[in-house]
Amino acid sequence: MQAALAAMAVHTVFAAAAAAPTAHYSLFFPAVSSAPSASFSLHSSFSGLALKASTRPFLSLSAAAAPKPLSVVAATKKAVAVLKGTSSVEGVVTLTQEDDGPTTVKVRVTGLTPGKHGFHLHEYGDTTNGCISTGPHFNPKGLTHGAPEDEVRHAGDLGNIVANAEGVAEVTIVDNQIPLSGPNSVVGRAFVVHELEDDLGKGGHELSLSTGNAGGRLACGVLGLTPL
Ligand SMILES: [Cu+2]
Ligand SMILES: [Zn+2]
Repeated sequence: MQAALAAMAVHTVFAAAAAAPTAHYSLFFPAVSSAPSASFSLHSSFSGLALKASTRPFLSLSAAAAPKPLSVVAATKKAVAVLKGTSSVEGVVTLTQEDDGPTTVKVRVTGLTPGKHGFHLHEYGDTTNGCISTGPHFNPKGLTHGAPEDEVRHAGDLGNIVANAEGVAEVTIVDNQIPLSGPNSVVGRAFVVHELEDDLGKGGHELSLSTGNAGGRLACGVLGLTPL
């Protein structure tokens, strides 16, 4: 078990080295697999050599003894926001993302009037003055408001959620512009559910290209990390 863990650590080192532009040692694999040492010691010695690979590439010959798949451990991230406001509207939004893949957003909001309600990620995780202090739609690319499927949209534009006759909206959204890590991470920003339908930028109103003319902010919540 300890050997396996050590081997995993070595793989991490190798993966990091392989990602560096100077790493071309995969071209030099000779047949050293008949080496008598246990695989653990081979891995161990490789780990030390890998650190010098850029200056002494031939040393990476022992890379041939390493198991070939250099898999990177999948990293799943999960975040949650609890939506509240001054009305009876409330809800929970849960986001999950694997590696750099799309983010899955599970939404459940209650207390709505039946029909469509604009649903966005706003720029700030600040609710000191209620939902108004969450600022505008999250828009790292500086584009105009649009539909989730549009090329030109705010990253935070998630369209509308639809409440049923009981005022409950339950939706799953999959989106590529709201990652949970990296420079455009949405962790720490806020979800807002609106009074009115988002016209997705196509309503011809003066607010269509900034907010979708979705009206007041019924409830909002700051997105934070949560255990998987
Ligand atoms: Cu909004
Ligand atoms: Zn927008």
